[in-house]
Amino acid sequence: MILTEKQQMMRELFRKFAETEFTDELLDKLEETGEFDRDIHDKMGKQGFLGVKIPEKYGGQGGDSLAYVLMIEEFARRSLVLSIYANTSNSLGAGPILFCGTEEQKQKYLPPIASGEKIIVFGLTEPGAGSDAGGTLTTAVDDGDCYILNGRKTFISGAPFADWAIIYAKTDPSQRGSRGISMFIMDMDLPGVSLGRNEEKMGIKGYPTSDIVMEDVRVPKDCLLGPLHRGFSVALQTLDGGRLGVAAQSIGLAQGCLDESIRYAKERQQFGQPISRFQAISFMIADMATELEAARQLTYSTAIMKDANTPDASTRCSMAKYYASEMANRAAYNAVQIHGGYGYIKDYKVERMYRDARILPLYEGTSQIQQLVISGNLLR
Ligand code: COS
Repeated sequence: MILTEKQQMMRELFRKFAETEFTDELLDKLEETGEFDRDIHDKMGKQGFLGVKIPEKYGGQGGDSLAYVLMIEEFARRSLVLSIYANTSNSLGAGPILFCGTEEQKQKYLPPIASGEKIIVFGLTEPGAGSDAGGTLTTAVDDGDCYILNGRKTFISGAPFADWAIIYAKTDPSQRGSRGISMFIMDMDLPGVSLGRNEEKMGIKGYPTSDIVMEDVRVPKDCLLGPLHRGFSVALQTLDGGRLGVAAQSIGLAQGCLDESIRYAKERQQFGQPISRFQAISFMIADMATELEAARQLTYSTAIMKDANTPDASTRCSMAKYYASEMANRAAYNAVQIHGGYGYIKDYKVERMYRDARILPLYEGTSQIQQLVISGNLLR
């Protein structure tokens, strides 16, 4: 696929921002402290990146899914964790509000999300409802002017510093499985909301993750998002877009691995010549580049099909996520292998990329869940 001139310019803009702003010092600081960096987040907001996919009338840039993919790819090429900063607002955060929010809700929530003034997170997963996301145990009970929420959401990226969370809760226990679930926009400052501990993660350090605990939280009725008892299909619809975003992160990270591998292979001398001259190394690089390009084309075309709402768009989002995230892990493995012992040392970027890559086939649905979605749609 050949990008238009406008798309190439956008790519250039995203790349330049990442290369200029995602400095080695910042990346090291994120690794060392594990803390959220509000400054870089706010800079992304000022540039309009946090609302790339949010319509202009709600303060965003009104970009399409391909523009969003190009941004996430370029950010992840330099830093996976910083691509997450720009991802949540555009994807899992704003998605459900865009899909089924009332006009009032869109006007209230979307502009501050797009500007970065407010941060919203996605609360679906629970300790006992991971892959089986429809098995949610959190409850929301109608109490006149509000719903009373009780439960625990787990592994919620961004929870420690979020202003709002989209919470999925069972509103009709008589309905079985994933039915009878509703969505709420919960203010994180409400009485009864608390956080679990900050999780110590293998990678993507610098974007804290914790549980959200809800004990008799009174959420006003106007915070119900979308139709009562019918929230789960909106979660899956939102995750389609999220999975496309993870595919974009995967190709960005893999490109970073390839860049580092080519540079190192040309520099590193063994047996009296650069290791790039050995087929054992050069063939690994050929494989990385070929698989990466296949994943990139799948991801770009999926972005276009998603916007065109083709019947197979959802299947393709799962395919892109599945293939690209597994490919990124092979790329990270090969990058460390090409670096040899140095690849195992923190001074080299591929050490971090290798750890970061491991999240890609896990979050927003494991590879096995993607296989389930793809095969389920084909064999229905
Ligand atoms: N878009 C819109 N609606 C969808 C949809 C999609 N892509 N996929 C399914 N639906 C609808 C179905 O039509 C069904 O609607 P009805 O209740 O009206 O029949 C409803 O959503 C439930 O679908 P389904 O029966 O397929 O749900 P299951 O409970 O069987 O779950 C899996 C299916 C396992 C695929 C789903 O739970 C899943 O994706 N799990 C992984 C969750 C995940 O990614 N977690 C990551 C954490 S969030 S960062």
